[in-house]
Amino acid sequence: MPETDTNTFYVTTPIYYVNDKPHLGHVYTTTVADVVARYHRLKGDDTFFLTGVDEHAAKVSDKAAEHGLTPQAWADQNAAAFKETFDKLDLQYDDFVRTSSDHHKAKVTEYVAALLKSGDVYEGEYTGWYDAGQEEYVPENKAKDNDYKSEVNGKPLVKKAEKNYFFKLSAYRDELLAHFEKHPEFVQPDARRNEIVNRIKEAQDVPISRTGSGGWGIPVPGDEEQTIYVWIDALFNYLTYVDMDGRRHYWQSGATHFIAKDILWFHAAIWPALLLALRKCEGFSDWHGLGELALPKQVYSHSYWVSESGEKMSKSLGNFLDPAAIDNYVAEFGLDALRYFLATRGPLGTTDSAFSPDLFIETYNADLANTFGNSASRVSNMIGKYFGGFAPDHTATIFAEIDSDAILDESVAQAALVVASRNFEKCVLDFASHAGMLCVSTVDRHIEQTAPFKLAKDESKLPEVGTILYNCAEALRIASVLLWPFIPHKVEDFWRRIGCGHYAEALADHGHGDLDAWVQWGQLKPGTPIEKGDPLFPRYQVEKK
Ligand code: ME8
Repeated sequence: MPETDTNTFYVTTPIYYVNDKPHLGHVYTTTVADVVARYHRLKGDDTFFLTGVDEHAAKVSDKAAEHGLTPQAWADQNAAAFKETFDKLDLQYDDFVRTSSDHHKAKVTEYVAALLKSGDVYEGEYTGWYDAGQEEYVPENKAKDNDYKSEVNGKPLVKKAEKNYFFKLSAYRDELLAHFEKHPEFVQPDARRNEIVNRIKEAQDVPISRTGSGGWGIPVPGDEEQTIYVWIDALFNYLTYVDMDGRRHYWQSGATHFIAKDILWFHAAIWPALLLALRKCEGFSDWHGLGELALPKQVYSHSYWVSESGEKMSKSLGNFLDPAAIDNYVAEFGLDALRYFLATRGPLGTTDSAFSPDLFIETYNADLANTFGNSASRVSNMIGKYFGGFAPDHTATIFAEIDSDAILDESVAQAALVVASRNFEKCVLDFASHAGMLCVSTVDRHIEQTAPFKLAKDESKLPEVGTILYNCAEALRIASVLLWPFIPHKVEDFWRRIGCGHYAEALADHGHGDLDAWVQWGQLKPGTPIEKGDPLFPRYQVEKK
């Protein structure tokens, strides 16, 4: 159990279908979750970050058959590809879900058995539409609105008539609506809440099992002919992987689920309703002595990466950046550049983002090469030139007239911390990055207005130059701490150059930082060696056609 004065933070990504290899969409959500998880570790929170794969889909067994493999062998291959991609990108998840794992299967069986016993799951028959690409049952009115085609990939819906077990979603309408009323932040961004609330008002019971899955899936307890519907199996992952000793407090502290908008209904309506139903079952009203089974704290539903022509990027449309293309970006610009671009220019809000190579280069050059990288080189070069590479003293008065937006002191650090924290907490990552970047641009303005390179020509002014450069280095140190969740590897290089390698050590291997202490002004000790080193982010030259 965590110490009582430690905050707990639990963050998840969707678990991804293993019918194919990973692509940029999967990397995107996992990167966003990684940035947010790193912020919480930096802050000292007891953090748990879960990602993984969703295996029991019909499209997985269909794809396996096409390749002459068993579903498990195909799932194993692709699960390994997901892991490899995430590991290569240094996405530091704490565990990786496999829905075919014994633990997950046993727990899902336990939950469904409890729901069957409570009467919230009953036997019935489903006749209606199914979107095979999304593995989703589609209500008649929604099917009709989309001309009986998939809303996501445009393929025709399939007519289904099968025996199923149903979950009494309709019985939870009022409780769900009350939860939305009481927790307006439950679904983010705000603009997505209404569509869900309106749909909940008319929610019907939903099938939670399938027939004819060829044995690929978790059997319904007591009815071996049926397997648990892949979506129900999948949603439970968020609970099964923390339903073990030492992890249950993460669930009780409230999960933050990052997902894309196409799967919001499952996460914002079906998932909390299943939990409300489970809560009423024996053993869940006081769950392992931790009290009533909690509901997630937040479901954050982002928009899509689209191609430059505006189409959703997806596996089925075959227009996605695949692992090889992702490797190329990393080889050319570095891991941190990709993370930074995805997290700050991605579709986290309500509008889709086009993945444009030009915008990628523009962002890289503007924010990373010309702002953070350039400022770090400038300051360390001057410290090298005028102070032999040691952080100068900072007791002399600065006589230059400085505009209020170019002053470097404690107030800059405090303001940056407030802006960064507020936006990290709300998962508004572009604004969170601005806090660190604004600190860096203040350094640039400070240099322009105080002109230390001119003052240094007069030896008697060296103490003043020392104060100027000390303040610049200190502001850069603080900016780097705030930027660490986005560009951890380059920031760690920078820390080693300015005598702060211990920050990197504290944060290594899912370790914790001390954000509040590290952004206090004045911690850089005069006399600390300041290394120049290679440019952190070399400017990318665009070849002229
Ligand atoms: O839906 N832009 O798995 P999935 C941004 N197994 N993000 C995208 C994207 C795009 N164009 N395309 C995909 C499933 N994603 C289920 C989830 S969870 C209990 C079960 C990301 O392989 C985004 O996070 O289709 C989206 O929600 C997820 O990949 C869908 O992955």
